[in-house]
Amino acid sequence: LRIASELRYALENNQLRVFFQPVYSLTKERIVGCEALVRWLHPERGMISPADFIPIAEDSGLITNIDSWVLNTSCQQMKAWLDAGLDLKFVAVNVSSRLFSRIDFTEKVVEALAESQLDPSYLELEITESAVMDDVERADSLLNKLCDMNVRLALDDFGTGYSSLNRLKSLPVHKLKIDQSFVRNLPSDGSDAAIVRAIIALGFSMQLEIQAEGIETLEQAEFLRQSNCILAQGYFFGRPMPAAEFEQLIS
Ligand code: G
Ligand code: G
Ligand code: MN
Ligand code: NA
Repeated sequence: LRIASELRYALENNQLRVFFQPVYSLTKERIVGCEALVRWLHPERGMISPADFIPIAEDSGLITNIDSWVLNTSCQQMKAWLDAGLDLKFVAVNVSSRLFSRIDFTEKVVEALAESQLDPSYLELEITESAVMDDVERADSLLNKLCDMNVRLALDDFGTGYSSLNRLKSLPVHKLKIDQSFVRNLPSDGSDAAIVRAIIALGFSMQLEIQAEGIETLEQAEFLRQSNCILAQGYFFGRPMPAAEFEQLIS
């Protein structure tokens, strides 16, 4: 409870930061986008990972405020980068199940886009499998609405949740993000190699973009390139970093 109120204070007093992790195109051989990842710059305890405070934020309901703040900040940053002439295709923002299930979720997206003046096609929303399994009809109508607005949609941590291929068939998303657990032991683990190749093939035949996560080595990057995976994200290409650092990296 104490941490929850500290977190509320942090949000209201400018202690949260948005870091950006590069997304690399293996075919274009350059950075084409980024994922926004929140950090808590605690005055005494230093940088706190979202892995440690997102669960607390979810329990207390504060997660929707944090996600909205990250969404607004990311849209504004992306707009500034595009205005400065940076050649980026998208900024991806994580959407918690809590935010996704809110009745005013699309309004928050519309607001963030209107306030930032960012063209919606540069915003990618990362949705989890659990969020789209809860109330299938509502999820589909919501995602279709966002699609119609030209917002991009990605299914995060693909392969780890409860969604089925049957669900995927009708799901209005543009991208699947292969979870890092399948990438970690590439290329030596035969099962992981088979799963990753199968997801890439599935993406190709369903006309979905595929982005692999958690690439840490050249060997993993090479395996993915040879398997015709187009997009890659991981420490090998760059860690999540402050906006100024990301800007330096690409210009
Ligand atoms: O950035 P990182 O390395 O430590 O993130 C840990 C977890 O926190 C990941 O599951 C990531 O998806 C989640 N996360 C990071 N930033 C956000 C955010 O802005 N909103 C939500 N809902 N989750 C986030
Ligand atoms: O749940 P989500 O996929 O949004 O979370 C992404 C998380 O993965 C963040 O915590 C981010 O910092 C972390 N991450 C990004 N690249 C790598 C990587 O190459 N290796 C590891 N171990 N974690 C990574
Ligand atoms: Mn994510
Ligand atoms: Na992920």
